[in-house]
Amino acid sequence: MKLDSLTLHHLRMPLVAPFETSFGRTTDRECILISIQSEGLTGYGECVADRDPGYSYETVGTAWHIMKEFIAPLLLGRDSDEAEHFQRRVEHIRGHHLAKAGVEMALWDLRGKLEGRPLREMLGGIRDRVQVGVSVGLQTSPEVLVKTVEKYLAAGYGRIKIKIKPGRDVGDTTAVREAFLTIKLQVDANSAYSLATWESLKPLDLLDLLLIEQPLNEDDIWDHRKLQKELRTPVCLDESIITLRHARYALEMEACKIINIKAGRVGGLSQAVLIHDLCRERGMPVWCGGMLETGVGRASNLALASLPGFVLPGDISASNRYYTEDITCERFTLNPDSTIDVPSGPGLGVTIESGALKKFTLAELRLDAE
Ligand code: OSB
Ligand code: MG
Repeated sequence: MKLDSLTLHHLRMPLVAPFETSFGRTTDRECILISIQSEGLTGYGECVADRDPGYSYETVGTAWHIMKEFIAPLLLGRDSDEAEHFQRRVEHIRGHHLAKAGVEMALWDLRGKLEGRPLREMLGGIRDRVQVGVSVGLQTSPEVLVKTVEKYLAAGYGRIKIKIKPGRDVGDTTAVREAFLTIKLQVDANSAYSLATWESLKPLDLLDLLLIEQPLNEDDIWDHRKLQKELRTPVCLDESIITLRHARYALEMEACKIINIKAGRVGGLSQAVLIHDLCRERGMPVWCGGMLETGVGRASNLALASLPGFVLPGDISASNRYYTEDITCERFTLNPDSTIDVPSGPGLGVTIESGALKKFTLAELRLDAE
């Protein structure tokens, strides 16, 4: 599989509703769509870096730079069929996992199309539909939050995650728990606390939560261990798990009881599968996180979440929870049992709606093999 060209599309897509976390508020999501061409076929990947370095140090700007200057030259005009080859090829580029993962996804899609195999099969998935939930951003008040959650429950979501931050934690979560006594509920702090401030979270331990996601900083695996010792509620790590090694550290330190896997954060689907395998072997439950993906990244998340170790509902909601208009012809819908079907077509199993792609593209760069 010789790569003829690689094209970057900087996208900006309006969200159906603003999404607010402890690190900021998004009304229009930005990302980079990568397309690669080989043997007359096109593979697509989504780089989930955002406009701002809030969730990760990477941004659309840094990812564009890394892909254009460092990753594309390693691939163009050369054979590159296996994800493992790709990882070895980009090994000397330190960090920049979101950039690497976006390109790796395009390679998986292309290879799946060449071989006529769906991504879920290539990754070792065992399900054709996966359990999903919805991630609800910070709202203007606990009352508005309860109304928003009610709307998602009515739409059929069987698991709710709410975002918290200092001053908007116990009150918000208690309001939701009191309004809906038996729902599956979890919270995500996106690193907003430290060992000095975490005690304000103690009352959450009485609210029967599935998990508390990433209360402390990205590089605080050791402090998460201390926190987990103080809480009955499982701590779940998101931002902290950026490589297979970090997953092992968390396991060995008993820093958490659950891991959220995002292919972007760990540098690609191949790395996500390795982390899944390790967690499965050691009895650590995992679930698939989300980054407000377009239909391209959503298809990838669904395929990943079909692996056997993904035993908790993923942050993979229906397309209409995010976008009125998406860049894929396919739209993902919620089944009555709070599942979404995993695409079964070759590769990611989605097709690009070129009109929508054009409409949401702010900048485009095509790089050709010499
Ligand atoms: O921490 O899980 C997170 C979105 C952007 C950045 C970080 C996170 C999120 C979400 C949204 O929670 C999950 C989704 O895509 O629905
Ligand atoms: Mg998170």
